[in-house]
Amino acid sequence: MKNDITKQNDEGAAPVRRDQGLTSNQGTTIADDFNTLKSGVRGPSLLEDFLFREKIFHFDHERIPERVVHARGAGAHGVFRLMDPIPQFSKAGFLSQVGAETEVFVRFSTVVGSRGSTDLARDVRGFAIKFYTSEGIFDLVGNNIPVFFIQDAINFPDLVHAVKPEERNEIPQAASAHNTFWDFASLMPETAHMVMWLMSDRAIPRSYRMMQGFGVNTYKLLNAQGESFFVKFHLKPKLGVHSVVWDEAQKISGRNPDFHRQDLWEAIENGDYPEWDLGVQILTNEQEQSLDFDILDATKVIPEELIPIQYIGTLQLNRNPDNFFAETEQVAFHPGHLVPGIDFSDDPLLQGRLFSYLDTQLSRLGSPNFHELPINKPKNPTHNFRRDGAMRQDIPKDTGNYNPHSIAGGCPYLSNVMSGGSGFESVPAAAEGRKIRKRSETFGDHFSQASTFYNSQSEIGKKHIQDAFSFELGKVTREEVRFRYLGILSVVDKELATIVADRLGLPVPDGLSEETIQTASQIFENYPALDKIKLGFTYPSLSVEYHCDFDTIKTRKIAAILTEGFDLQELKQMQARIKEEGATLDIIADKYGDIIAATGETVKVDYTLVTMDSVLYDALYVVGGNASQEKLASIKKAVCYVDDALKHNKAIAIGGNSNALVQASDLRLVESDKAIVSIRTADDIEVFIQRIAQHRNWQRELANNLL
Ligand code: HDE
Repeated sequence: MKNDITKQNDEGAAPVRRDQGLTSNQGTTIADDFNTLKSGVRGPSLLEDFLFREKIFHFDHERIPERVVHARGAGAHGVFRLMDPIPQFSKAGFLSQVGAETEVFVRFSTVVGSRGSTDLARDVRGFAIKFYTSEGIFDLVGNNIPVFFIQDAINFPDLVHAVKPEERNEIPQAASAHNTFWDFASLMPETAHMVMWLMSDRAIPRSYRMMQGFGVNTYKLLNAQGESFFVKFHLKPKLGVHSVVWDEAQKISGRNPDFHRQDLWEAIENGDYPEWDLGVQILTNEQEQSLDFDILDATKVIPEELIPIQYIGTLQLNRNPDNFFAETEQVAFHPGHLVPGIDFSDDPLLQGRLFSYLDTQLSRLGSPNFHELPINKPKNPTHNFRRDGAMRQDIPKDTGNYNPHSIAGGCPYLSNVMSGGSGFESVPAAAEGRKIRKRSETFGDHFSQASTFYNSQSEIGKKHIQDAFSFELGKVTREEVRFRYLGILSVVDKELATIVADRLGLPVPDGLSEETIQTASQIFENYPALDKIKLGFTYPSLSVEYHCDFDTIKTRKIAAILTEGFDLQELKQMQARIKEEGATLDIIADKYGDIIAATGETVKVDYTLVTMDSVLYDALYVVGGNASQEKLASIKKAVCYVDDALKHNKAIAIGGNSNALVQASDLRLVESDKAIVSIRTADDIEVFIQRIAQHRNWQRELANNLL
C-alpha cells in the first residue's frame, strides 16, 4: 500500500451503493437536497422549509469551543499489553496479570496553538492516554517533557495568557517567541528548567511516534496490603527519540502543517503500529527522603540513573479514529479519572489540575453528561444516582435515584458492601497542617536541574539550545526583557549566557535582575538561595542521544528525485532494499505521469517536485543517469531539495557518475561527509541505509555553516 493517504483515497472509484436514502435528523426521507422551497422558481424562500432550516441550524452550531490549551491534536485507538505485572505496588487490575490487554485511546497535541495551527511549532507535546480498564477509566494525561513551567496550579492562567498570542492583536500564532512569554519567564525563575527543555530538540519532534511520554506529576500506587509508593510514569518509543531541526520545522509548517497528524495516520493505515514501552519509576517513602529535591515539585525530574525505570508493558496504537470530531475532539481527559490502586500525590500542580479538567469539559462539551459520549464511556457498566442534565442519553429503569434507597432492591451497592472493600480508596496518608499560602522552601532551587539538563547535552544538543534561545529572545522586542532573561541564563550556565548575550548584542548580566528577585521573593523568603545550587552535574539519560534508536529505518520516508534519462536499474535496486527495510521511497519528478528511463522503459511518478518538498522526507536519493541529473541541475526546485537535505543534516545518496547536481548545489561546499553517499555498487546502498538509520549527520552542522 502506498504510504500516502491522499493517494489511497484517490485510488479507484467507490462502488455505487443504493441502500442508504438521505433523511433529515428526524428520519424523514429527503427527495431534494439542492433547492430551497420557494414561492415560484424565481421567488422568495419560504420560512416553512423545515428541511432547509434543520440543515442550516445544525451547521450553524457545528463548532464547539476549542480546548483552552492543547487545542491542536491527533488521536488513535490501541491497546496496552501488560508484560510485567506489579501487584506488589498496585492493586489496579490492569497492572496485575501477565498478558492483560486494556483498550486505550491516545491524543497527542501541541499546547499553545489553535486547532488549525501547525504541528511543527516549538512547543511541548501533550501525550494523553485513556485506559478503558475493567475497573473504570484511568487517564494518564502527560506530556513529552518530564517537567513543567510552574510549581503551583494558581500560576497556570498567567503562564497560559503569557504564552498564547498577545491579547492586543492575537499575534503570534503557536509560538513562544514573543514579549509576553519571555517577560513572564524572566520574572518567574521556576520556569528555568522547563524552558531549557523547550529550547532543546525535544520541542520539535520528528514524529509523535518518536517521542517519549511522561506523567510529569508524581502519583501514588496502593497495593492490596494497604502499602503505598510514589510513582512517576514514563513512555519510551520503540522507534527511538528523534527531532527535526528548527529551520526544517519552520519550512514544514508551511509545506505541510499536518505533518505529525498525517504521519501518525499513515503509519497506522500502513500497519506500522507505533509502540511505546510503559515504565514506572517507583519510590518508597524512604527513597523520597534521600533525594536532594522535592518530588512534589513538578519542575524537577528524577533522573533514571538515581531511580531506575521498570518497564512493565507495551502501548500500541493500531486503529485510526472513524471520525475526528466524535473521537479526537470530544475525548475528555482528566487526571482525576483514576482506578483503585492509583492515587495522587500532594504535588500542588497536580492538585490544581484535578479541578481544572472536569471544569473545562463542561464549557467545552456543554453538559455534565460528556461521559456518555462513546469515546468517553467506560467499557465496564456504570451504575449510580447521577441524573438528568443536558443531552442525557442513558435511560435509567427501575432504579432509585437517591442513596440509600430500598426501591430497586437497594442497587447499586457500594463496592465495599458488594465485595469486601475492593473499590477506590485514597492512600490513607496523614494530612494535618495550618492553612497557609506559602511555597515549601524545598521547592526553592530553580537552577541546579536546569544546569544539569544543559550540561548533559551533546555538543550538537547544546548548540541547538543556544540557537533556540538566540532565535526566541531575538524575537523579543523589549530589550529589558531580553536582558532580564539573560540574568536567569547567567545563573544556569555562564557559557550559554555569554553566547546568547553576544548574539543579542547585550552584555552578560551579573546574576538575576532586581525585578526577578523581587517577584520570586513574593513566593520564597530569602530568595535566591544561590548557595543551594549545585552546578556541573550530568546525567546521560537527559540527552536525546540516550533514547535514540539507530538500528532501523522502518517507516522512514525517502525522496527519490529524477527526470528523463534516469538509471532504472539502479532505482530498482534501491527501491527493493528500501522496501525490505520497511521504509518508503517516493518517486518525485518535474511532472506527473510516466518518466522515460535511459533504457527507454518508464516509471510512474508519485509526486512532482512542487507538490512535495525535501523537508517532508528523512533522506534524499538523487537517482543516477547523466541526462536526468543534468536536467535536474537546471531546475531550481530540484537544487533546493539537495540544499535543504544537506542543510538539515540528512543522508543523501547520489547515483551514477554525473557531477552536475553537486556543482549546482551546496554539495560543492562540503568536503568529506559520511552521510553523502555515491551509489556505485550494491554495498553503497547498504551504507546509505545505515546513514538514514543514524537519523542525521550532526557532524556536518558542526563542521559547516550551511544555515
Ligand atoms: Fe493540562 N490542561 N493543565 N497539563 N493538559 C488541559 O484540559 C491544566 C499540565 C495536559 O488531549 C485542559 O481538556 C492546569 C501538566 C494535556 O485533551 C485544562 C495545569 C501536564 C492536555 C488543563 C496543567 C498537562 C491538557 C485544557 C497546571 C502534563 C490535553 C483542555 C496545574 C502532565 C488533553 C482539557 C487532551 C489539557 C489544565 C498543567 C497535560 C484547561 C490547570 C503539568 C496532555 O483543563
